[in-house]
Amino acid sequence: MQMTRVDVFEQIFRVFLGLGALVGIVVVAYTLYNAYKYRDTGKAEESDDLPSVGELPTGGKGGKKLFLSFGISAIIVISLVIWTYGMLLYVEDPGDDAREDALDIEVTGESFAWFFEYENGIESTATLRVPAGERVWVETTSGDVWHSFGIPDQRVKADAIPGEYDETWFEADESEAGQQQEIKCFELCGEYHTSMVGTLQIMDADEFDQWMDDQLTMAFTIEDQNESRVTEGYELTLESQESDFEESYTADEFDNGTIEVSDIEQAGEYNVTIESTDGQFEPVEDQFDMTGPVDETYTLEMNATESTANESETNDGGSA
Ligand SMILES: [Cu+2]
Repeated sequence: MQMTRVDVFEQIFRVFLGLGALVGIVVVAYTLYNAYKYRDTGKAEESDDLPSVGELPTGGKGGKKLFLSFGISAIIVISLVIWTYGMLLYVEDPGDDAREDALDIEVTGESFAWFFEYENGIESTATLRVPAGERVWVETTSGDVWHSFGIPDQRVKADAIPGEYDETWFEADESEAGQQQEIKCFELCGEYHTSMVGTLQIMDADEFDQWMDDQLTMAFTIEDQNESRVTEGYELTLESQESDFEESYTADEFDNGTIEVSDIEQAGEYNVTIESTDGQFEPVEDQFDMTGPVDETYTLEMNATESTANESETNDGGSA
């Protein structure tokens, strides 16, 4: 199992706490032991060759104790530095595989809110939904002034600076599924800095996939000028400008003039054309930028020649 950021920082904390406590206990115990051993019992004799105040002691055992205590300290400190550095290198760069398998999310801070965009083009504001147990790779930037993106519970903090991208990652533990955690701005960025907060919504992996599928859904409804559903005589073509998705749907694939397209994998810019198969309607062309579920209604207009014909018919009827 791979380590999460939280695991790394908790391990560093525990090792420092443990070693610190151990060193503290040894030093205090040795001090107390010596204080007791060399306590004033009133038995010292005047004739003893005692050092007086201000006089440096001479002799000794070749500084053995001094050497030992410096040596042990050096070993502890140097190995702590090397070990911690290694752990932090892992935090900085957990490996190329980790980068590729991760879910990519671009985070933009803009006074005074957080905006998120998933790698498939789906966007959200303030609430960042992520699957539990999956590595999330975050690229942060800013739309205006300096901000700093942070999720304290995930030990995440990254600068959000206009024109620059900082990157970081985190992985919510599977036991955290269903939790909401706080997203904050850690750079004093203006008047409403303290309200620049968001929510990290940790979801069960299956639930997250379901949510993402719902985001990648389009519904189209075809109506005529009288707002009643049109059920025949057209073909709708959907074409992505960012992937090679291109699909056509004929009127009989619609259900009472409505169709739901759920096999979309990439959001972003789409072109829609609706063509009449029997020449009764004017073609419709539209373009939209998908950032979430799409629900569009198109109105078909009677073909110009048809409508003139209709008009002259009514005129005839009127004069008769
Ligand atoms: Cu901010």
